Order: sequence, then structure tokens, then C-alpha cells
Amino acid sequence: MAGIVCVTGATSGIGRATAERFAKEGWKVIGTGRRADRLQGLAVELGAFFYPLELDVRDREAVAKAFAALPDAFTPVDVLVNNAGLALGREPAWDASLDDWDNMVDTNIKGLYYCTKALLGDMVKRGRGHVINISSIAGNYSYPGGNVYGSSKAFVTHFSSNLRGDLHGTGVRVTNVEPGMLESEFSLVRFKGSQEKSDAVYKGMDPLTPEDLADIIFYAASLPAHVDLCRIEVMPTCQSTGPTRAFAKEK
Ligand code: NDP
Ligand code: 8X3
Repeated sequence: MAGIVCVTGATSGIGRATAERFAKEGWKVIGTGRRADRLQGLAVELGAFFYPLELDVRDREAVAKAFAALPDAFTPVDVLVNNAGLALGREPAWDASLDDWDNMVDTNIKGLYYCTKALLGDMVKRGRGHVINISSIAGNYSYPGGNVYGSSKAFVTHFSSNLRGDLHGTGVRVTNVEPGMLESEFSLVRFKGSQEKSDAVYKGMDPLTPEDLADIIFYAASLPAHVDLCRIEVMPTCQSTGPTRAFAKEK
């Protein structure tokens, strides 16, 4: 039952692996991101199955325009994977940058609902569709320095739940995915390009991989239409929560 999937943030990490996974299974994939060169790379790799959509999800007008102008061959969108997102900084609240906080809210919260709004009405009209939101365990459990990042993901988790309420009876599914530590460019972005700080996050542990998440996302999308996998919390086996400063346990 291959269809059309839109993956936001397809230029790296979870989004890229998810785009590749769906394409491998015969789906048509719309991949978004700000880095046009990476989108072009995916277009070369995935060929006619892939539609590159250069887009900053923080730009409300651009999001609405881009989705309204999708080519016929890439509509209607059956599955939206709201994956684009980022963490910036791990300072305590009083030292954190307000610009970073605004950026996380604009991307993780507003960008996610701009993309949802652009595609949801059509899904409701058709009586089918699936919104898969990539939240985080950081929205379920607090940790020092998680301040606005974790709160933005708590929004995503609660928004998913409220969406399910609105969508009751429409046939449109919502899945909220809540991953723990996963190695991608996430920490490189969080620590503003410091490879050393990023490497230190994953040192001595076996984190999740983007491909692990792509499998899970694809599984949720492949279930029969009457099954909605509402929430998926997934951590690497070596991670747990508790009253510790870091989530990760050393191997
Ligand atoms: P990456 O940094 O590897 O990928 C992030 C993706 O988001 C990139 O493709 C980037 O594209 C895109 N993105 C960021 N800002 C924007 C923007 N303003 N407009 C459009 N696209 C944007 O990180 P991950 O793959 O790890 O993260 C993907 C999602 O998973 C995020 O929402 C993250 O919060 C969540 N997550 C990650 C975890 C982890 O430990 N890695 C754990 C739990 C959740 P580009 O820069 O080209 O615009
Ligand atoms: C990312 C998970 O715990 O590194 O969403 O903040 S964590």
C-alpha cells in the first residue's frame, strides 16, 4: 500500500533515513529542509520517487505556498512526518539565549503546526491520512538544560493527543514518536558546531540510529487503516530515566 509521504527535515538524521526507507518501499517522498544541496543529493539518490522541497518551516507563508503548489504527481499526501526540529544549547535557564529559545519555539512548535495545518484539511476531506509527529522523551522527562527544548517537545506530544481528539471519526491517524538519545547531527547543532561536545554526548553508549527510527516510523505508517499507534516512546537499551543528571548510563 505505497502512497505519498512528506518528511520535513529530510536533509539529515531521522528525516533522511525515513525518506530513504519509504522510497525503498516504493513510496513517493516529498523531502523538505533548508539545505538545497542535500536535497539535490537525495534527488539524485532516490530519482523520480523524490520531490525536493527547499523550505524553512518557520516561514508561515512559505510553508502554506509550498504545500499548495505541490505537483500533481506528489499529491495527495497520505502521510506527513513532522520531523524538522532542533535543540540549541544546554545552559541553565538563566544563562540560555533568548534567540535560541525563540528559534526552538518557531521551529519545533510553530513550524510543526504550520506544516500540519497545510496538509490536514485535505486529509480530513479524503477521510484518510496520517500525521506522524517526532517529539522526544525530553518532552516526558525533564533534565537540567532541557528547559525550552523539552518544553517544545511536551507541546508536540500534547498537540498530537489533542489532534487525535479533533480528528476522531475522520479516519485520519496521528502518531507521536518520542525517541531518546539518537546519534545524528542533533548534538552538533545543539552545541553550535562543536564536534568534540557532540561526540562526548554519545561516548561509551550505544545510541539509537536514524535507521532505527525510520523502521519504527515506517511500521506505524504501514499498519492497517483501522490501527493507530498513538504514542511510541523508544530509548536505546543503555538509557533510562531517573534522578540523574544525564539520561545515559555508561556501558
Ligand atoms: P538532525 O540535526 O540530524 O536533523 C534535523 C533536521 O531538521 C534537518 O534535516 C534540518 O534540515 C531540519 N530542520 C531544522 N530546522 C529547520 C527549519 N527551520 N526548517 C526546515 N527544516 C529544519 O537531527 P535529528 O535527525 O536527530 O532530529 C530530527 C527530529 O528528531 C528533531 O525534531 C529532534 O528534536 C527529534 N529528536 C532527536 C533526538 C536525538 O537524540 N537525535 C531524540 C528525540 C527527538 P536543514 O538544516 O537542512 O533545514
Ligand atoms: C533529544 C533527546 O534527551 O538528548 O530529543 O534531549 S535528549
